[in-house]
Amino acid sequence: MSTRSRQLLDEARAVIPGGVNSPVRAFAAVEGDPPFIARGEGPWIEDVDGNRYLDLVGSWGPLILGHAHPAVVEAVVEAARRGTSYGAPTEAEVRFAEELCAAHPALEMVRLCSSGTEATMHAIRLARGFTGRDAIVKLDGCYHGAHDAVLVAAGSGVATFARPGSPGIPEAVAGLTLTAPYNDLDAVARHLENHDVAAVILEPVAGNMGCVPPLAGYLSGLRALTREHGALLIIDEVMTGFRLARGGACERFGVEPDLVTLGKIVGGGLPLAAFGGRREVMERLSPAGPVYQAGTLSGNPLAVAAGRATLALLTPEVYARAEAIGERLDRAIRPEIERRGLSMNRVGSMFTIFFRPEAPRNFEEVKTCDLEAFGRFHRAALENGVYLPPSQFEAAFLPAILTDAQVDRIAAGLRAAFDALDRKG
Ligand code: KE4
Repeated sequence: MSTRSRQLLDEARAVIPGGVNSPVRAFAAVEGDPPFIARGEGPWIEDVDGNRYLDLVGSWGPLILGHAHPAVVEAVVEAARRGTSYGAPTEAEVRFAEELCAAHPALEMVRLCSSGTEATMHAIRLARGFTGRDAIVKLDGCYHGAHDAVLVAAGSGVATFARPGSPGIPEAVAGLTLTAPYNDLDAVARHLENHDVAAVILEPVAGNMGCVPPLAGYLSGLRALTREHGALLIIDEVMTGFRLARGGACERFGVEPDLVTLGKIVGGGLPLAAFGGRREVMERLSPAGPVYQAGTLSGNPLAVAAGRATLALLTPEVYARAEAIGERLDRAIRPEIERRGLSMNRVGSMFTIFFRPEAPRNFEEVKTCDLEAFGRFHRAALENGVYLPPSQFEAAFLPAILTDAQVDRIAAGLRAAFDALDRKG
């Protein structure tokens, strides 16, 4: 643990709850304390003591093109010279909305906001306003941001409705959310048959319980069930959007939601997210329609500049490279993972190594992982120059700019981390 980071953590804890501005950064689920980062460059990050790591967090997904990409930096600097925020419409927002609608198959119209939390919160309100229904269905292990409707814990046993996932969330609010296991169509069907549901929301490839892909037929099954029962299908692509394809998981898996949420990559590392979908639904949104939604910095010129510069660079060649990188790393480490009685899920350039023998298909299975061993593995990987997400319940992201040598360096660092576990026993 670098000493300057340690000193900064002590100073941070005096003025910021837990010393961080987002809980997962505190490294509570793994060994040791978080290094404080001084800079990033391409696939590398450097902490305040000069330790360098190949970064497989990438700011939790946005940095598919790595840190400080020159084109993105230049676009932000150039926009900033003209002003940082107007609170008024700009041409760049129109062009960006057109580019988003051209890229994502579900988007006929889109509204920009500043975080994934806002995007899913507003998409849920819009679905409730459009259908006139209150109940929503959320799947266990999926994360859709830190707002009351989705910060819920699964109903225990026969309980149908969710319980608050945090103090401060009223039972009455959590009680409007029905939960079901991921990859279990029958559980969702039962909810739709027994309740008037406004929407089903899910991650099309879960990343927030570790990487857990949809089973064959799951997404298309949800699409058919929601249509049959007059509920909207909201696909949360905050993590998968522009990661798994230019048209996200919807393009990769051929599913057509009523609404989709985007974030992370779409802002190029700046605070920008979006929600959109069918014109008929989106035109219910204020000021065109009655469903209210707003944001001072929505469509912020700097974030739009970063998003547009990023999207302009996301070519078919970049996605082909991202797939090749994922496959190269998979070939290099999966034999070692399976030899150790562990497992791995990967979709394209997002993956998770699970400390359990079989690759999990849902949250209950992920929860059987050896979390203590993962915590030691994470620390060993860090000591071998690989910066993995500090939780078994997160996905790692490979930037599409890695060279083969850097992929091989990551594989070597992970193997060294496994060997270190052996030595420590
Ligand atoms: P934000 O409000 O953090 O921008 O987005 C919330 C969100 C919504 N939907 C999905 C699928 C997400 O993955 C997220 C945020 N992801 C986490 C990482 N698993 C952000 C990291 C953090 O909380 O600091």
